[in-house]
Amino acid sequence: MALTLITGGTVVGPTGRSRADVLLDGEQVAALVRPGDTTLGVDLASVAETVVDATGKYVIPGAVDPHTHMELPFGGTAASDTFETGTRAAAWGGTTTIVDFAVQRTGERVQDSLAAWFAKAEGSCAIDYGFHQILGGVDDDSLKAMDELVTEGITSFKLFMAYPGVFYSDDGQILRAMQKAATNGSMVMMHAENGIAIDVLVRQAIERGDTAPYFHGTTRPWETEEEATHRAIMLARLAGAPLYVVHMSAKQAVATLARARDDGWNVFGETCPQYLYLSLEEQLGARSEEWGDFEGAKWVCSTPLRSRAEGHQDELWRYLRTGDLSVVSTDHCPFCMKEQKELGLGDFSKIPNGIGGVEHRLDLVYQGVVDGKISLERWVELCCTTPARMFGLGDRKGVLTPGADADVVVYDPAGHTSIGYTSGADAAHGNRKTHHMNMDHSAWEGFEIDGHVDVVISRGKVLVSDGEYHGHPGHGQYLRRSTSAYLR
Ligand code: DUC
Ligand code: ZN
Ligand code: ZN
Repeated sequence: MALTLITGGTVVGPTGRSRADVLLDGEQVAALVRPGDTTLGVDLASVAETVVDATGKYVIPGAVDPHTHMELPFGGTAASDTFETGTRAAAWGGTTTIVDFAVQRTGERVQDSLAAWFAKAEGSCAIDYGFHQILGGVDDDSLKAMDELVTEGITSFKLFMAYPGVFYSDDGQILRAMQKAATNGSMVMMHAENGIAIDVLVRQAIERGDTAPYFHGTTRPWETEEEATHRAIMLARLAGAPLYVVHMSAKQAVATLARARDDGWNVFGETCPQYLYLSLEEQLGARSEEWGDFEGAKWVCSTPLRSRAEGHQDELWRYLRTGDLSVVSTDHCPFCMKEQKELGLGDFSKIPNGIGGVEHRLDLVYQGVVDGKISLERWVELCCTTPARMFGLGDRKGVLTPGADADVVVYDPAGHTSIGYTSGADAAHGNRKTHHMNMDHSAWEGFEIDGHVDVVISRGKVLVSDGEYHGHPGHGQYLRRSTSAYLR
């Protein structure tokens, strides 16, 4: 098997950092070696087929994004990244594994919906991928299907307390699915927003003429997130099941989660970069020549962005530090402005919900290290190790230990990453597109990151180096997942 040696770097994991060379043997990590170590009697650099110089850089496990929606059908359209374009963009940003969501809609067989998602992904992905299953219709058949899917490596199920008539489950359905999860060892992932109350607020806003994108956020106030989070925790407790609350944005909801954790309950929370950095006020102020105040549609997602004046963003960083939030995912769900977001011109409730960010998570969370909000080790833990362990991939992904998959990122702390779509001098010559996601804009335009993803390796194959892409569709393999390492 081909040997790859990554030399001169600082290897960073969730428990610490050390100077070490990393030897990859084919698709697996073979060893971490002290620099200059001669006890093996071999000059590794001379026998390795590929040598990557990581001097002055961090060497970390390939990042794991446990929450993406490639090609998700939503609001009469579909997320604009295919598995091909979305996983290529992920690779550019140092993410070497995604866990996407297969979607069962009411009336559909779970197994049929899963087969459709396998068909979309197979042969298309640049990086490894697994699936969670969205249950849009909990009934006897789908409960039975949960058992079957767990044996096929789909060990987590997302339910929605929002989107009545689309993905919504009522409390009885949620309780039944949680009871099933308690028996088969799977993890229930919850979209925790009170969708029934939100629909009333949305209708009232539209009737008042409050139709601009900003009102998406004001009609999904923090109370609707906190109430649903509390209810989900109580239902999980009744069922004796663990719970993972996705895309948390309201500090009050995380406080409720943190209290349950303090009481010893097996509940976990995830947030996303958009909730750490962006705010409702910025969405309110967003204007452009092209779109007027509809510019704010770029940041319509659910849960919504929260008020900076209320301090949600700082609190979320604090909860990342304390461990009450366990994971940063992207909830990557990209829609173009043209023909997609613009479906909601004149009625924010018709704007497809979602932000694209699969390419930027590692950089954006790294900026939190530079800004002193989290440690270097916590960065790796939040973006790589915990997502892998949370979703049954911990043996292979999120760590650099012998036998793990040879998924590696060389990250340059002295590098720089400008995220733009159009900017500065280049704007005069047309759009300056700095991302690889299939989007006609970027929710992250103007962000400057004090670091850079230099080299990305997936199962021993170099996907990105020297600013060039070497990957191809079909390199990525399906990952049959075990149950979560965080079950009790
Ligand atoms: N939230 C989004 O923003 N998009 C897709 C689904 C979701 O829950
Ligand atoms: Zn959701
Ligand atoms: Zn989502």
